[in-house]
Amino acid sequence: MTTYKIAILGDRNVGKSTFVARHATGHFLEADALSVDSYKVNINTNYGRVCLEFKPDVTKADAAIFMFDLTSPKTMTSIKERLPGLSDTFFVVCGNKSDSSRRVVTSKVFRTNFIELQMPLFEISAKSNYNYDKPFLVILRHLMGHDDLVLM
Ligand SMILES: Nc1nc2c(ncn2[C@@H]2O[C@H](COP(=O)(O)OP(=O)(O)O)[C@@H](O)[C@H]2O)c(=O)[nH]1
Ligand SMILES: [Mg+2]
Repeated sequence: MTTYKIAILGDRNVGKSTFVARHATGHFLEADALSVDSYKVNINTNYGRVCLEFKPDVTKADAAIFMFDLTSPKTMTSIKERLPGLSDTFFVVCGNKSDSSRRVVTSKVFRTNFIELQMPLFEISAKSNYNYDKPFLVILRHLMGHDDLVLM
């Protein structure tokens, strides 16, 4: 089975571990339950089963997910500052916690901030599952070279 290394990057508390645990277990886990920073998840696609290995750093990653917290504008600024060094790595940007009533970063501000990247942008929620598999769909379509790949 092919394994792809995916870096998940972003400030503390934006929801990286929750997002990975959601994919690994299917459940929303509270932070206390999350100590794992390197995790493997198998995903079925119409082009076969693949393994995603999550890493906290971008060295030798096949693709990266930059995550920030839609309730915390400074976490968005923070990832923006880290992006320029990554010209060779395919990545997506995810604004997490779209479910939260404390959300302050609007869709328009999100798009405006990252528009020059021409990389996929997703609003997601690891809690409600909103768009939660879109990042992998786009990453696997890119890595496997199939525009009609779907997750199963
Ligand atoms: N409302 C809401 N809270 C979330 C979501 N994802 C994570 N959290 C909470 O945000 C906090 C930090 O999550 P964690 O996964 O530990 O963040 P990490 O430091 O980036 O790994 C925890 O209290 C989570 O329960 C989400 O989609 N919505
Ligand atoms: Mg974590």
